[in-house]
Amino acid sequence: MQAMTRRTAFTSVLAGTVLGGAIGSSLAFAQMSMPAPSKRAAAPARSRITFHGQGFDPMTSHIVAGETITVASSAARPLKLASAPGAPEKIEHAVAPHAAASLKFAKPGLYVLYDAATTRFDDKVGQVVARHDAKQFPLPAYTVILVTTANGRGLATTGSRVSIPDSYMTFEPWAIVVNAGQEITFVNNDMDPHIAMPSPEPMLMPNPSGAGGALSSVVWLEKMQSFAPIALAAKTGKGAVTLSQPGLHHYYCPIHAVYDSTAYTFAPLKSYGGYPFIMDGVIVVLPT
Ligand SMILES: [Cu+2]
Repeated sequence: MQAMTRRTAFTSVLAGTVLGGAIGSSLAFAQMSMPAPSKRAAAPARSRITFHGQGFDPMTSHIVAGETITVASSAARPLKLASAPGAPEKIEHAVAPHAAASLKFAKPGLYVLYDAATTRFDDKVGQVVARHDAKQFPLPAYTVILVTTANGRGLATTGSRVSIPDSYMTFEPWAIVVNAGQEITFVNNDMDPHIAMPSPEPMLMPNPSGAGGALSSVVWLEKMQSFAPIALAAKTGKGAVTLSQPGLHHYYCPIHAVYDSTAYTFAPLKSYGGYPFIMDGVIVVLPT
C-alpha cells in the first residue's frame, strides 16, 4: 500500500523556506528572548512529518522557534499544505509526490497545517473538516505544530474553559493555552454524553527503530501520563483536569471519533450531530 510506505530517502527535496519572509522580526525575536532552556519544558523534537496521502504522521509536533520541520510526502498526488487562521505566519506550500519540503518556523504559536486538496477550515466551528468533494471524505488531513521559545513559552494564555455546544457537538474553543497546574474545565451543553481523553495516535503509530523510536516513546509517555478520560454527562455534565506536563496535548471524544491507523487521521462517526467535524481539541500547556 502506497499510504503505508515509510520512505527513508527522498527523490527530491525542495529548498528550505523561511516562512513569511519576516527576517527582521525573527532577528528581533531572537534578541529579545533567549533564556536558558529549562529541562521541564524540553520539547520532544519532532522534526519530520510524513504525509501518507490521507493523513499526516505524527499528528502533533512540538519544536522551538527557528527550527525546521521536514514535511515528506509518500503520496502519489501533490500535497497542498495550508495553515489554518490563527497561525502566527501564513503557510501555503505545494509538495510534489514523493518529495519533501523544509519549513522553518520563526515565530512561536500554534500552527494547524492541512491538505487544502481534501480539507478546509471552517470559520463557524473553528477547526478543519474534510471537504465534501474529496475522495477521502469524511477524513480530514491535518497536523498540529506547536512552536515555542526554548523555555516552552511564547504563546499568550487563553481561557481555560471548554464547552460542548448543543448544536455542533464539538469542543469549543478547539484550542486553548493554559499554564501548567491551571485547572481546565469542561462543560457539556449537549443532549448526548461525551468523553474527553488523550489522542491515541502516538500509541498506535510508534516508530520502534532509530532515534525516532526514542522520540515516539517520549511522546507516548507524555500522552499516557497527561490525563485520564473525562466523562461528561448529557446536559451540563462537568469535568475538570489539571495538566502539569508542558507541551501540546491532543484529545478527542471516543464516542464520536475514531483514529484510523491506516489513513493516519481521525474519522468522525456517523449519526453524530457534529458530523463530519472531528470531535477533538488541543491544549497547550506552558511551563510555570
Ligand atoms: Cu462526543
